[in-house]
Amino acid sequence: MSRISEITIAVESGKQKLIEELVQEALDDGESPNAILDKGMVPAMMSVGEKFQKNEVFVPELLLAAKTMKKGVEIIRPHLSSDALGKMGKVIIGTVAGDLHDIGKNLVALMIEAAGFEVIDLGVDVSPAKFVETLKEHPDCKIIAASALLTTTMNSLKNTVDEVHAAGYKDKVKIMIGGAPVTQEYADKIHADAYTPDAGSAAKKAIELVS
Ligand code: B1M
Repeated sequence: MSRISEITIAVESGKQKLIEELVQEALDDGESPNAILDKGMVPAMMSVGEKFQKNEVFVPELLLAAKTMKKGVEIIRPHLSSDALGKMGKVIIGTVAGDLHDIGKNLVALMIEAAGFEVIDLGVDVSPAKFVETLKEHPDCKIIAASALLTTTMNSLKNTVDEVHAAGYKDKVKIMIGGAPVTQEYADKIHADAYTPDAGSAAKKAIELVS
């Protein structure tokens, strides 16, 4: 079995102790951090998600898989960071109000950081007011990246865009949105500047937005 497959299985089955060792071994074998993420850990989390939807696994198993993935991500984080860290400018990122999902948001933050941005991560359940307050503290910030995983919190994306624009930042900062229920159509509807479906394309789009 390949190291990547072992990583997938370790995340799926919540093997927190094993994951760090496996990810380190994969790096030592020459696997790229992106491959470990995209071919190993992300599919594992997707698979756990599907099982959750079918009631084949429950919240404790989900959380265990999520924690295992986080541990794996910490091992690859230094390998994703470049010397150019922060040179592209600042990005404020957060999961919107009412929403506690952070695995995808953390991946987006990681990839954007690896693309050379300084990332200010506000965590989860971030109110529109908190985004605006942080913008005021960092007037040189170029991008706000907001994530939503629940259909019920998509409206928080709209509120975030509205409040940032109302605070006078419409032409000063770009707003990127994403998350499983989000679409390009929705981004257009709420006047967000960009939508991307995954972490890799989010990093590319961030570069495009400031270029
Ligand atoms: Co929740 N949950 N959850 N959950 N959960 C979903 C999202 C759900 C689809 C599962 C389901 O029932 N079918 C469903 C939402 C249904 C809906 O609204 N359409 C759901 C629900 C209902 C809930 C609760 C309400 C359950 C309850 O309590 N009854 C509750 C809500 C809590 C809250 O937020 N207020 C809840 C809680 C939880 C846990 C805490 C148990 C846990 C979160 C742990 C954590 O994040 N720390 C959890 C999990 C793990 C999931 C699933 C299984 C997996 C999500 C995930 O991490 N995926 C999810 C089902 C699923 O997705 N199949 C589900 C892996 C991750 C890599 O993908 O986050 O989509 P994702 O990120 C992707 C892209 O979306 C994109 O990039 C990433 C990949 O590269 N992306 C962006 C994300 N943000 C982006 C931002 C961008 C660009 C791209 O630009 C800024």
